[in-house]
Amino acid sequence: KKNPVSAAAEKIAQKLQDAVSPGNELPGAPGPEAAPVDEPTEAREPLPPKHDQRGPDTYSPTGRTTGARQRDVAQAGAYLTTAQGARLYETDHSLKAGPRGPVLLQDHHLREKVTHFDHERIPERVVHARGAAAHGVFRGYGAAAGISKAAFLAEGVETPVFVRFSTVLGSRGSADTVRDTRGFATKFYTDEGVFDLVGNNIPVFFIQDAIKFPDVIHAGKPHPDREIPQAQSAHDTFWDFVTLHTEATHHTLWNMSDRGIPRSYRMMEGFGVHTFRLVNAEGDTTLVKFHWKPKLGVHSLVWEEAQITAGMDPDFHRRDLADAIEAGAFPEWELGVQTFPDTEDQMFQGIDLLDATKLVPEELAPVRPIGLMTLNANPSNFFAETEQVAFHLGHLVPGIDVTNDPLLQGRLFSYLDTQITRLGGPNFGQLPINRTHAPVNDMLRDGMHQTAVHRGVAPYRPHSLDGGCPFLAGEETGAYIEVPVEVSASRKARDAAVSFDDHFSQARLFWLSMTATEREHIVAAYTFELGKCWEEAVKERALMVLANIAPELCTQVAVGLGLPVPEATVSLAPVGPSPALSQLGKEWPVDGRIVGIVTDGEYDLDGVREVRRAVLDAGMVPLVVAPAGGRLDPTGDPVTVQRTFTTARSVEFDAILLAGAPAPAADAYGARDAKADDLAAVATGLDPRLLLMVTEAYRHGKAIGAWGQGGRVLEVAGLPADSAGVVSATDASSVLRSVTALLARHRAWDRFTPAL
Ligand code: HDD
Repeated sequence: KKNPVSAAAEKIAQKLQDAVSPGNELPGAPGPEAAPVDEPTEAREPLPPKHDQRGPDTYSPTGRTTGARQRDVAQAGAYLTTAQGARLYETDHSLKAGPRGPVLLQDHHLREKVTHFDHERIPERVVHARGAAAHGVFRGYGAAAGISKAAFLAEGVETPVFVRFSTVLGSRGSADTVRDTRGFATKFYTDEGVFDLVGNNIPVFFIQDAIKFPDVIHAGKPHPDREIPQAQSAHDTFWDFVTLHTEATHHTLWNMSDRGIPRSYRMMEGFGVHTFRLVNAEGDTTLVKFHWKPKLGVHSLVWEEAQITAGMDPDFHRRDLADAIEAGAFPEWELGVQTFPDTEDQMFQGIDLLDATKLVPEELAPVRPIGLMTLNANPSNFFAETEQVAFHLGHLVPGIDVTNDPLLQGRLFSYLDTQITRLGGPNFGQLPINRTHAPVNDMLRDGMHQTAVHRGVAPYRPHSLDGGCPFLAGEETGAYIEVPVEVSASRKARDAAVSFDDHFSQARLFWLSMTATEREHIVAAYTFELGKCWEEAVKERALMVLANIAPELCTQVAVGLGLPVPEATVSLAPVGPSPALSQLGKEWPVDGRIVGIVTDGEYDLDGVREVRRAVLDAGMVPLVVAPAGGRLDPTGDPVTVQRTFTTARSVEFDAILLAGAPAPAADAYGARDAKADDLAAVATGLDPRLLLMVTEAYRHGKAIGAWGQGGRVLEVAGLPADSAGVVSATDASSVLRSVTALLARHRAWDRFTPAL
């Protein structure tokens, strides 16, 4: 074959060469002009990088750059080459002895392309394998200045961050909306080095000592024989462990609550879980627990909705985060701290601060906001950033130190260790996403995947040969100095403090803090999960644990399982509720909420247009749903259909507005697949998929609004027009007003009468 390099292509290549010369900084710099997107016929320069395609090493959301150049982005040349830079004339055919002949072993390009591909995957994280991440910025309020000398917490200081949210149990390809704890890990690229806050959306943990982590994870992961079930705790080994090992009771109860099925990563709290020690410039110390408080409030799915979503859109949370950021609806969290005096016993009002199965109620120690985090950029490359990011609790900066919590201490070992396997050696800190923004001058050398070309001859200290030995920093020059806490003389023992023996009081506190609706969800969750277990002994033991939390919880679950109600084995703890733990009863901004607008394609399209605009103006996302795709009223002011009855399902929407009463679609779906009940609906002239959508939304407590002919849908679906959260009116805008007000409370739970 002939090499198609032409004189024109050479000219373009030269132009590109000029464009990538040093100094051609990316941000703001004029990149090469965008090429038209028609089919290429000759070599041409690459498309300029999009805003978010700049490498994380060279781009930070604060706009700070560290020397981005055109050559740092993918496809920075006019010609496709091998990894060694040889230009390629063909990449679609192996080198063969004739067009129908055998492939030749000498084909280096084939072997290089396929071998590289063969090694594209790395081991997934042993836990938290499935996640999604975003870049952002953290701005300190200065409120922590009195208790921590950390420079990034000072007033107005802006620090780039990278946050990865995750589920714990599922593998990389599992669904987002499973019932599980969610990881909430934040990397702060501070001027004093990286600080990682590796937390969860639940403030307590299953175990008190890291030595038990392999046990709880082996129990929670799929059964080792068949490797099922995936990404969930509804199976025997999990319940076997958490009922034998009752320190898991509190965390398990949170998992069975609505916290186990968040509506969105943007609507989750985050917790550092452990108690940390802050130190100020004077050396005074304060114990703290870190909290992330989402500006959008804490909201959840309902279990049926979560299950349907896992099938309809397994990427629901990942998509939600990326879409919101792309649309400019940047999610925000305030970082806050609960503070406690650094006393010798490290207890606060009877609560052991070193026991990770305990929280401190906010009513006893309020959360003081100390900064704001805004996530404002999606990763450019999932693998390079989200997959390769490596967090570690030992990544600390001056002003923040650890405590003796035995869970925290074990984690300090585990994270560094796991990255060595996962990222193939000790140099993962050099990966762009993990690189600190502070200057590095270490004496670490060589190892797998070493990408730095270290110069000089003396990577040791002290030395006299290599142009000056680096100084050691001190207090005044920003050294990280561990707080010199007293270590009490004691006997070596595999043991824990007596206070660690209390496994039920805080579980009871959490239960008592729930509203009737939330309790009903908890009962349903336990009944579902235990109902999925096979071993009767496990179920019976689980009921004994529930009896120690609350008899009414135990009784309800026992009824669902058809098992006798056991007696409590401990006396019920005399604890009060902590109202701050409930998610319900407050109003929150509606930014980024998704509103489905259902139309038959004809009725009151002006109303549809008006409502669509109003939804956008309110910072929400309108999705027009019609019987078929395309554009409605193409000759007038066209309305684009975003979902059809084939692609839409109720779970995608936070609220549904009904503008018209669409008839069965042309594909006669209703007649072919509908069940008997639905057929009755077809007879009424309505598409059964629409009726399913509306009844599902109703069951899930969602706001439903209808105007004009939309009211017929409510009637045929049998939804009471006077039911809470169902709004009917004659005009579109008053319906939207009421629905928006309802959305601020997330769901219309007063629609149902809870059994508890
Ligand atoms: Fe862990 C990952 C959070 C206890 C060992 N953990 C991991 C991630 C989060 C947490 C959010 C994902 C980070 C990412 O997105 O890359 N883990 C927690 C919390 C815990 C906790 C809040 C208790 C308070 N973890 C814990 C213990 C151990 C580990 C006790 C081991 C003794 N965790 C790991 C790990 C992982 C991990 C094996 C897997 C992937 C990784 O670290 O980078 O090292």
